[in-house]
Formats: sequence, C-alpha cells, structure tokens
Amino acid sequence: MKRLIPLLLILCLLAACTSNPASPADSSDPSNEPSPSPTPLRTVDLSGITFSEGIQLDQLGYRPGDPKKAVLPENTTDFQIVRTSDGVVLFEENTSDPAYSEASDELVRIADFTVLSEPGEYVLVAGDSRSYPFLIGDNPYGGLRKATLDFLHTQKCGVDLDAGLWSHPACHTGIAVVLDKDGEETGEEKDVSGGWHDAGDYGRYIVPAAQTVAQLLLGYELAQNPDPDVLDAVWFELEWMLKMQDEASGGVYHKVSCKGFNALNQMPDKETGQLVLTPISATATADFAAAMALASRFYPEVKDLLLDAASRAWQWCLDNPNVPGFTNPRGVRTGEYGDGNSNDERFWAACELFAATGDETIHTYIKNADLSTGLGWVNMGTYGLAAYLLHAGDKADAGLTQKMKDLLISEAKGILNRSKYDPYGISLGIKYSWGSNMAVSNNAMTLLLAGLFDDDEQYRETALEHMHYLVGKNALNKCYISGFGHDPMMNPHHRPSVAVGQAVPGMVAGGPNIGNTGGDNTLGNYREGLPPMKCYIDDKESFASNEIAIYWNSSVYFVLAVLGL
Ligand code: 9MR
Ligand code: ZN
Repeated sequence: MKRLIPLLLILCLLAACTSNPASPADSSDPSNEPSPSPTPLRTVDLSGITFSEGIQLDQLGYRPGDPKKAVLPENTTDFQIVRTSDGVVLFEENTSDPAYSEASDELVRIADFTVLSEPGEYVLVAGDSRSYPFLIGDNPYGGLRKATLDFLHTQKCGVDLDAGLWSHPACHTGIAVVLDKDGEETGEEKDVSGGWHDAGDYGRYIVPAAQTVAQLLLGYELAQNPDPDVLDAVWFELEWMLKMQDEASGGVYHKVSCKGFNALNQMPDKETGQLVLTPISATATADFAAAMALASRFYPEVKDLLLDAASRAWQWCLDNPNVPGFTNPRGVRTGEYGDGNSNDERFWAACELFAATGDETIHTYIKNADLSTGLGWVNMGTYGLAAYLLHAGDKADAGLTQKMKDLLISEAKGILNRSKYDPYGISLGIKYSWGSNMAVSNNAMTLLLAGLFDDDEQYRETALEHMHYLVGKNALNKCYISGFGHDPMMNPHHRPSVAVGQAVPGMVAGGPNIGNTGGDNTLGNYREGLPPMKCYIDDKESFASNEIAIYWNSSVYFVLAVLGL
C-alpha cells in the first residue's frame, strides 16, 4: 500500500496538470470515436457514500460523445465520477459558480463531465453524497424509445387487447349518437370504433390525435434509423380518424366519448355508457385534413384514399371560414380540447395539402396566411412550416421559404437563449403548466427541426438537455417516464394502470403544473408554496400533473427518434 501512495500522488498531479484529466472527447462530435481510456485517479469506498436527491442527472445515462452535465446543491465545491464496479475515480473537477434556478427557487451548481467518454456504470460523488448510478455507453436508454411507442398499443380501443397485465376484451364498440351544440341528440348514429384512448380517460379526440400522428410520422421520417413499427401503429389511429369524418359534408366530429368520465379503477371494457359524438369543429376538421395529407406520403398504397379524405375536409374548412371554436355541448364533461382559433390548424392543413398535391390555389392560401409557430394541440403552426420547408420541393416560393426558415430559427434561438439562463439547461423559464413535460419535449422538437435549416450543434445539444430533464435531471430528481430510471413515475392517473395496480411502462407524465388545476385538489393542496418545477405529485388522483396522454408520448418519441436515443 505504502508503495502505491507515491504512484497515486504522481498520477493525481499529472491529472491536475492537464485540463483534461479524462480522455479528451470533442463534445460537438457525436461520432463516438474510440478514445484512450482515462487514467484512474484513485479509488473510493462507495459503501460509505449515501444517495442524495440534490444530485440530479440523467438517471439512464449519456452517450460517450454527448455533453454530460449534472445539477448539484449549492454547498458543493468539487465532484468525482466514480465507477460503480470498483470505486475507481475516473474524473474529477470543480463545480461551477452558484447559479439561481428561478423554476426551483434554489441556488445550484453545475457539474460538467462531458470529457469523460469511457463506457461504464458510474455515480457522481460530491462530498459524502452520490447520485443514482448512470451509464456512459452507446445505448444508455435501452428500450425506452420502443416503450414510448409500444404504450400506444395498450391505448387501443374497440379490439380485444392482448397487452400483458393490461389485456382486456374489446371496449367501446357500441354505436355513437350525434349531439348538436346544445347537447341534444340529432337522431344520427355512427360507428366510430377504434383508435387510441386519449389519455388516462377513454375519450377519443381528433385534435390531440392529429398531433400524435404528426409527431410519430415526423419522428419516423427524420430519424436516422426509423422504427418500422411506427407505420403500423399509426395506421390504427388513422383508420379510426377516417371514421370520424362526416360523409356528407367532409367535416370531422370533434370527439367521441361517454358524457362523463368513469371511475378511475375501471378497465376500458367496463365503461359501457352511451357513446356520444360531439359536433363537427373547424379545429378537428383542419387537423384531420393536415394529418391525412401528411400520412399520404407514408402509405403509398392508400394515398388516394387519404388525400381524398383530406381534400374533403379542406373543402369543409373553405366552406366554413368563420365557425366559432369548439366547446363541450351541454351535459358533456370529457376532454374539451377547445381552441377558439383555427387559423394555425388551417395553415397546417394547407401546407400539408400543398406538399402532397402542389395545388396552386392552396399555395395562394398559404401565401396569404399568417405564419405562426407551435407543436402542441392548441398552436400547430410549426407543423405547417415543417411540411412546407421539407416537402414543397421546387414548387416552393423562395421568399416565403426564407420567411418560414427565419421564423422557425428565431423560435429556436429563443429556446436556446432561455435554456442558457436556466441551470437545468431547459427553456420553460417559470412557465410550468398542465402538460409541462410536453412543453419541454416540444421545445426540443423545435430545436431539432431548426437544426435541419441552420447548422449549429447547439440545437441538438440543448434538445438533449431537455431529454435529460425528463428522465431525472430536474429539481425533483424524478424520471417522468414509467418503468425507466431509478425513481420513475409509479402512480399515473391512467385507468388501466390503476385498475391493474401497476403502471404501463413507457408513459410520459404531464409533469409539474403551477397553472390551472381544473379542480385537481390533490395537486392544488400539495403544491402550496412550491416553486414551479416542484409542482408535481406522483399520485393517481392528480390528473393535472400526473396524467399521461398519447400526444405527450408522441412528442417525447419524436425527440428520442431524432436524437437516435
Ligand atoms: O392536455 C390538456 C391540457 O393542455 C389542458 O390544460 C387540460 C385542461 O383542459 O386538458 C388536458 O387534456 C386532458 C383532456 O382534456 C382529457 N383527457 C386527458 C388530457 C390530459 O390531461
Ligand atoms: Zn375503448
């Protein structure tokens, strides 16, 4: 032992003299070229070091060439990255100066260990505390991406579902009756079976369905290694959406559900109330037109059918320029997805239809439309920008193309800028509202889209930080995806999970919410006095922070697919 000490000393000194004690890795180069193994600095006994919630990092891990950062408590000065198998310290560095996180109302410090690229399982140690173990390796997320997609299988409606613990006989197979805007039955009936249950409830709503379809298909299209399963998965939803179109007018019913929500512990087949179809809406019809036109480039064998459905929906939009936004008819209490402004949905539809058909009348519509951004179900402008920029081809108008690029890039630069001022490296500021996790992944999606038109590695790196936030690098040290990480969401507001007593894996929680609770008193009481990033409770009753939804999953799926995680 005595002879070892001078040797270790020399090694330590050597390490201290170089700015890069671990193997040098160019953080801007994701190619993961093999680099020399880092020099072991010394060994620590991990058994005396306890886990601390205050050391927040990606609970799954990092790829060798990617940036690697953790958030640490203010009272830390330096940190070590220690291999779990043998306690060898492979990297050591000082923490940053303190930084104030407005979202968590705390002073924190950053630990940057980007230069460590040696594959292995590690913990970050600061003082006598450590992080959860995490991986450095080529595939640190393992089956996460697949799980976020497979979750949609368990949301299937109208079929005998073979889904392990969450299997059930066919649900919601009855005929739906059509309601008018006052909630009176019109006398019409329609079979609209199929599709995915929207969220923790069993409603099926066109507006969020269109977002989900778009994100999954774009994730498929823009991934370097697309998952072939995406096309089959999405087709299930498209078939249902097609049934939601009114043959006569081309308009699309906003949603189908029972009048209210059923008990939280009921499997889908136990919800047997009358299904009601709410009136046709402009947002649903425009979203439908957009989703069908977009889908037409992925399913060549049914291209004409999809484009015909899209065109009829578009014609309805042209025939109904001023219809008011959707609100639930009297007596209907399920998800509203109300949105008084259908201009962005119409713009998206026009861009998809133009991309698919090259129709110059539609081009004129686009040229006269207001440009806007957004990837959530309320504001959908960015889907339109993406369609035009990626698929208008040589029919594109040069001036308009430039305007669209400028808008997308300026949106992304805003996200980059906000992320720079946030110690967690994300872009919400203090705006954590219902579905904040989708806001996180949608901002990552905006960054990745902008990166297609502006060559700057920061887009990808900041998108990665957003992903790290979702799986542990956040003020609650929570992994917001069920079944993954060391402290995953366990008690989602999701009926099949509650009924079975176990969360379906791969679901993304809504996340912290300091805004409207919609009457969720579990969250309302819990969050009193808490800062925005901590307004989350892993409780099945908290629908305003701990529900799950197909379009939150699709948003995260896009990010995972495009980042190749
Ligand atoms: O995701 C929706 C969120 O943006 C809204 O603020 C909230 C209240 O209107 O509704 C959310 O959507 C819910 C829908 O209405 C019903 N199914 C569950 C959805 C997720 O919580
Ligand atoms: Zn069902």
